[in-house]
Amino acid sequence: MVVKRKKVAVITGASSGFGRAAAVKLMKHGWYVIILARRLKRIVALQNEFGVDNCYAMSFDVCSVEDIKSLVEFIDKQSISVDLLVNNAGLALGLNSADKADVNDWQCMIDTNCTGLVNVTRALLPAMIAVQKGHIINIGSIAGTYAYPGGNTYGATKAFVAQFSLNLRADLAGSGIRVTNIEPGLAETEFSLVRFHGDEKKAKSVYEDVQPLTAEDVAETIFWCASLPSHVNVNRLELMPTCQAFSPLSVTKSSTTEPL
Ligand code: NDP
Ligand code: 8X3
Repeated sequence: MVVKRKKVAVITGASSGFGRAAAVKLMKHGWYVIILARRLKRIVALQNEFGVDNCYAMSFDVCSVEDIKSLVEFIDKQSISVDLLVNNAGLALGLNSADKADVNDWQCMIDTNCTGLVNVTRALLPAMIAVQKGHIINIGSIAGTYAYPGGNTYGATKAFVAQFSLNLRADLAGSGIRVTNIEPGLAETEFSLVRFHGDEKKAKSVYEDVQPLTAEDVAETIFWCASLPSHVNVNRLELMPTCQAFSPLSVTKSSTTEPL
């Protein structure tokens, strides 16, 4: 049962990584969190750990119109208003160049990172508008700004998230609703395991000999943005681990086909 005096957050993709860490952070600071993911066992374990006064676990696929409808019905039934929506569910699939990439992977990234995100937002926005308050935090990526080989469709979905966030700001001017796009760089979560279709060795090698961001680092930025006074809107927040930086642009000499 939702405890009425608590602030309410909805987090998609709360079974792992940033989403789970953000849910924990918010609950530890007195929020009530509706935790959503497809892997119900995991979020039910989180619910058991923190108790039903602090969270509610709901099986949820951002690509399912039915699940989105059920979420809205649940919120309506509880007569609560959502103070914070964290559109975090997302994934990268594959790191092949565009000519070798699997189009099914591309479609899944577009469905999840773009279509799912806009549909969840569209479903929860009217109730926020009605009470003239709320905060939507989207999880973008540095991949939406900086191109890298194999980033093709993944990076493009995150560029979409960045522009959608800015356009939401434009639509919501004067509504009291805040919109933030958080754009992390390399962070150790299940992200690479998913990207490499369950290849643990390949996933582990991404984080070897480096100090990546942690899920808790990103949760901290989510919490900070959400905790600022309501007149402060962080439009976008980009963070990287210190070990990550920018590469030079590649220039291919005519004597070779290899980029320098
Ligand atoms: P994880 O793989 O650890 O977590 C991803 C979460 O998204 C899981 O809880 C997963 O839950 C959920 N998810 C995936 N697809 C769906 C779906 N169709 N419906 C509902 N939930 C879904 O990765 P991260 O925590 O790293 O990723 C979180 C977000 O951060 C993503 O949007 C990612 O693109 C972004 N990001 C990640 C970075 C990184 O380096 N790790 C850097 C920058 C951005 P379940 O499978 O149970 O449904
Ligand atoms: C994830 C960060 O750089 O691996 O969005 O694409 S990166």
